[in-house]
Amino acid sequence: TKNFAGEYAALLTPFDQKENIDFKSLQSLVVNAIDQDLTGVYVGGSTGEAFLQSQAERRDCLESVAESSLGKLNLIAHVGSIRTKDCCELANAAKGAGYHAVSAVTPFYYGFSFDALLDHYRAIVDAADGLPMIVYNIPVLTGVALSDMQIEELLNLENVIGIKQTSIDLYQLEKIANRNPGKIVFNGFDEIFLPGQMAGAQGGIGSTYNVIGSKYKEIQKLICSGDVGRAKSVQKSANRLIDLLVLVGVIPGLKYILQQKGIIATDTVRAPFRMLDSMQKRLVDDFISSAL
Ligand code: HMN
Repeated sequence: TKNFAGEYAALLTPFDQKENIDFKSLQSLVVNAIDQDLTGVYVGGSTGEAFLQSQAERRDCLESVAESSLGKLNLIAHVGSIRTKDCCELANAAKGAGYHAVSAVTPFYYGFSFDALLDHYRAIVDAADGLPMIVYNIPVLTGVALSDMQIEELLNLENVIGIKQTSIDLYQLEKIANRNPGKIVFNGFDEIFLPGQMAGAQGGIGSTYNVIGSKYKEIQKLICSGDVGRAKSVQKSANRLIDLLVLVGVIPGLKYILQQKGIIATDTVRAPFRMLDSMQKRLVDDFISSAL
C-alpha cells in the first residue's frame, strides 16, 4: 500500500466575488502545493469551507483538484458531513476521480452514539470501494470527544489506515501512535507540528501549509537529521504567522495572503464568514513585508 506519511495542504476553496467557486484559482492553489514540494493535498475539509458548499460543489472541487494534480500529489478527499448518505456519495465520487484516500470528520451536532459513528464510518468505507480511510478527529469544532479506546476501535475498522488528529492534547496523540503502530497519525494543528512529530505523528495536514508548506517540510528534515534546535526556530517563525492568522481569522487571512501573492484571484469567503477589514489587512500587510 501507498505510504501516506508527509506534509499536506488542507486546500482552501477560492471563490469569485459572487462566492461561486473559482476553478482557475483552485488549480493554481494545487500548482502552489506542487511547487512547495508538498506530499499531497487534503481537499474539501474545514479549510475548504466544505460545510458551506452544496454536495455538487464539493464533488466538482474533488474532480477539479484531481485533474490539476497531474499525478504529482497524494490526494485525500475529505467527504465528511453529518449525513451518512452524502458522505457515501462523495466517497464514491472520490474513488472515481482517482483519489488515494478518503477522510471524514466525526458527525457532529446531534451527539450521535459511538455505535452510530462506527456504522457511519463502515458505510463510507464501503462506498469508497477499497480506498483507505483517514478518520478526522477535531473535537474543538465537532464537540465529539473520543476516548483513546474509541479511537482505537475506529482505527481497527476495515480499511481505516489512520487519523488526522486535530487536537492540542499531545498526550492523546502519543498514546494513539504508541498503541497503533501500524496506523498513521497526522498532526492537525500546524502550530504544534514539531511537538506532534515528537509525540509520534508521521506528518501533518493543515491550512497554513498553503502559504508556508516548505517550513513544515524543513522541520521534518531537520528532525530527521537530529537538528531539533533549528527545527524549533522554524516552528517558531511559523507560529508568528499563525498567531496573526488566528487573530484575524484563519480562512479569510490565508485567502488574503494568497490573493496578495497573486495565487488566487479574490479573497472572498462564503458568508457567514467575513473578509478581513482594512485594519486587519494592514496588520497582515505589515507582517508580510517584514517576514514572508
Ligand atoms: C481541514 O480540515 O481543512 C484542516 O486540515 C483543518 C486544520 O487542522 C486546521 N484546523 C482548523 O482550522 C481548526 C489547522 O491547519 C489550523 O487552521 C491551524 O493549525 C491554525 O490554528
